Parts: sequence; structure tokens; C-alpha cells
Amino acid sequence: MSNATLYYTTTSCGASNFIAAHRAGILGSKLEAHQADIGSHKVLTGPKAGSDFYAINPKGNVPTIVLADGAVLNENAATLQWIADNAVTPVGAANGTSERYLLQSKLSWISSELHGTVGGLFNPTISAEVRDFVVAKSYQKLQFLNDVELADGRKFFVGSGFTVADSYLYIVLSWSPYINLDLTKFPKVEAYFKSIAELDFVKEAHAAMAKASPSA
Ligand SMILES: N[C@@H](CCC(=O)N[C@@H](CS)C(=O)NCC(=O)O)C(=O)O
Repeated sequence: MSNATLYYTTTSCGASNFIAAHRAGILGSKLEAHQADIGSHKVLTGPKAGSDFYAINPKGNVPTIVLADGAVLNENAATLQWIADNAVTPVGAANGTSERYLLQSKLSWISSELHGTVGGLFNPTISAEVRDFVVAKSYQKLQFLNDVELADGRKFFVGSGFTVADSYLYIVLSWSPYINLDLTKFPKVEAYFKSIAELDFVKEAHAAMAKASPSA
């Protein structure tokens, strides 16, 4: 049976899956990782380089994990939990525990509330009025993160160690400078982001993604 394959880009939410899989210790063993270009819909690296990404994932988005049995997984809440369930180094609590349900809940919040809101700011065609609305909504979510979720200065989003929720939240927060969101308004969120960015395995994962890029 072949391994599962992750398709990702180096800066999108797909990168959170690469970081999580790197930390989990499954890259090159249970999971191959290849880059895709979501603009041109082409696979960039690996045995399918040059082929149409829509043929692999009709949604055309990342993350995509093609499982060994051919099933095509999308959506960070699902792909990241597949990584957690296949991890050598834990990146999430065991299935069936309260902490795992908490993890699922936070992954869904990042995806549907935070990512789903700030993602709109990448669209260069939105009007100033719509942009103001989306920025206000985004700041509402970040305020909640600051004042409730991370209020106690915790280093990790769920539990006492790094989980897939951290790789996802970290990547979504990393977009702030590109979409003109000012994280300095949210000191707890900014401190959390900086501390995740400083983790050795996060830096290693970024270096590995850069090295794997066709332009490297
Ligand atoms: N609902 C999906 C969203 C995934 C998503 O927005 N992926 C972006 C990159 S961050 C993408 O591939 N966009 C390109 C496209 O949708 O064509 C999830 O929660 O995982």
C-alpha cells in the first residue's frame, strides 16, 4: 500500500498541515508531501508535477490529503485530525477524550470563524466598505481570542503541548501583515504567535518547505 499524500502551498493553510506532519514525525514515512499552485491549479512537485490539481481535488484547494485507499480528504478540521491520528510524536489528544473534542471544536472555530472571515481580505476586488466590514469582523474574532481563549497567556491553544490547532492558528495569524490586520492590538495573540513561530520544529518545517519549492 502506498503512503498518503499531502498537497500544500508554503504559506497557505495547507502549510499548517506540513508543519503538523513535520512535528508528528510522519513526513516521508506515512505521508508524502507535495506542493501545488492554487492559482494555476498545477501540481508543482513530486511524481504528478505538472498535472492538473483539479484532477486530484475537484475543489482545487489545499490542504488535500489523498489517503492510501484513494479517499480524498479536504478541510483542515479533517486533514489535521488525520495527521493527529497517525502521529508518531503526538500533535493532539487521543480520540474520544474531552481534550480531543475540545481540539475538534477549536479547529472548527479557526476554520469557520477566523479563517473564514480573514480569508476574504485576500480578495483585491472588495470595496472599501466591504473591507471595513470584514476587518471589523476579523478584529472581533481576534479580540475574543485575546480576551478569552488566550487570556491566561497560554502557549498552546488546546492543552499543555503543541497540537494541530496551533499549526493552523499560527498560519492564519501569519497572514496578518499581508492583509493589513494589526496584531499589535491584541497583545496575547501577538505573544502566542511569536512563541509558536520561535519553536524549533516550526522553523525547521518552514525551511523544509522552502527547500522543497521548485524555485529553491
Ligand atoms: N474550508 C477549507 C478552506 C481551505 C482554503 O481556504 N484553502 C485555501 C488556501 S488557505 C485555498 O486553497 N484556496 C484556493 C482555492 O480555494 O481555490 C478549510 O477549512 O480547510
